[in-house]
Amino acid sequence: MTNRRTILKSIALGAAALSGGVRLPWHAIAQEADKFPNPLQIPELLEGTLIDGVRHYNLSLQEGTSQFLPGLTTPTWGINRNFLGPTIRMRDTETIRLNVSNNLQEATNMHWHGFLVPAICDGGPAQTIEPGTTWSPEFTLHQRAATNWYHSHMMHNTGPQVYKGLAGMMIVEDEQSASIELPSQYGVDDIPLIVQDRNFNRDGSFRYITRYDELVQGIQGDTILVNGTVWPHFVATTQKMRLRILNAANSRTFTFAFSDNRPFVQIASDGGLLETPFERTSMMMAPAERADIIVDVSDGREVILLSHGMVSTYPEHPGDLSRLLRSMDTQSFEILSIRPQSSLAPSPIVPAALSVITKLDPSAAVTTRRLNLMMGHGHRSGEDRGAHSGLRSGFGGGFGGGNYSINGRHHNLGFVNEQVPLGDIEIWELNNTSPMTHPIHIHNVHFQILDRNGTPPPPEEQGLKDTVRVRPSELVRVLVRFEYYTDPETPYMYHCHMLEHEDRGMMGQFVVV
Ligand SMILES: [Cu+2]
Repeated sequence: MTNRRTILKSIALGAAALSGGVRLPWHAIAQEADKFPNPLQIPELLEGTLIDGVRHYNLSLQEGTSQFLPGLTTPTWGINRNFLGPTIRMRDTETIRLNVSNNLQEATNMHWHGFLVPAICDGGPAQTIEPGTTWSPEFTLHQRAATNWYHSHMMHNTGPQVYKGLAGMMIVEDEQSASIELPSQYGVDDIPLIVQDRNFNRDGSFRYITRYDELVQGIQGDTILVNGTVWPHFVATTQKMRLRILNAANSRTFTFAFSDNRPFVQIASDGGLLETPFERTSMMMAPAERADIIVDVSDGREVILLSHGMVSTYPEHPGDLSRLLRSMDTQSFEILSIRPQSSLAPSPIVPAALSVITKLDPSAAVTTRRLNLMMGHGHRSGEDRGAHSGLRSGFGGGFGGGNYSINGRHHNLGFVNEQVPLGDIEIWELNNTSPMTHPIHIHNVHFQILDRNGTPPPPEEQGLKDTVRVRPSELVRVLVRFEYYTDPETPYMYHCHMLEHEDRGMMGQFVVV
């Protein structure tokens, strides 16, 4: 209930927040005095059932309702629950089977992001699961210990379906991770943080794209959900915690830091444990990127995980494009309050060596492929690519009509863009000719970042990655090798992980042969 006292407190909080660059959404006025009143939800851990040597996981995709805002109900989708899904945990070398039952009213699918799998198990846009049916991919893990995730990858419909809730975390352990001591008690000192931004309508429902700029930029919400919790707090019971941070936003890039600017230690990125930990005070993460960090709260003081708004470097010029691009990711947020209890259990010292990463030799690369990341400029830029081009740029409507392409070609299920021989070391050049940053994800591989415009990557990008930010006018070279499966018929995807860009064509297909 909103009363005069609450409103006054909220206005005071709002004013304090505004001075720090945080803009509050419309519903924040109804908040109670405790700005982070809601205990952080921890998704249930799904460890599967061993049947004849195969670990089975049952996932039911279903509709439900969630309560995010006081007194309002939000229709949502989830996996075994109302919003998002359980955290699926597994171990390298096991054979797993994921029974995905679609109990929704429409077709969907499920992609295992960060997994090296046979193409028919990948859950790409051609692999739909019709309502009332179950899809059961089975594969043997060749995985490093890592924080991965699963989400809808539905053709032209990934953005809306993930926004409704079709996503969850996957944790892989391996021999290396079992041999070192890190905080590892799930939900106690090993904490999943699935960070997303959402907009709400006045009736409590999610507001997806309703404006043209949201079509072009990708949707950016004014309200943060962490594991589906608004304004969450977490009570720390240990001196240190491992936070497994997943940027599961559709299109927003976050720059995480703590309210007192305390340093933290990054131990893992997309491809799992780094070779050595390193200390930092802020961390930029685009959609689909993961980072595991160790934060020390032994001082006993409440600390807030923040996201700092970016200062846009896009030049100011007349017209809407400049205004749109200059506004992207500029908003700051308070994400999560961490509240240490009065007595804290001791935590292990972060090991100086975390893992061994077998590096590929760039001089052994036999092929170089260039992927030009393009906004549809209103030119028919696919025309020089031959007869089997599928949809092309040139829809018009201002800056490309919100259409995106790679090498001038929109994603086309009937067209295989690249054929990649199994086992070859290749250099893929991700060349951004558009005016905005695109996080590029390549399926079925963990790649090494060679350089950005010739400059070697910073420490957080020296581990293995499956998603990499490519800034405007940047050429990022990555070293790839596909090691396990061939299938000339079934493609894997590479695409921008801003889901609205992916849905509008910034995706290509490759087969491993
Ligand atoms: Cu993009």
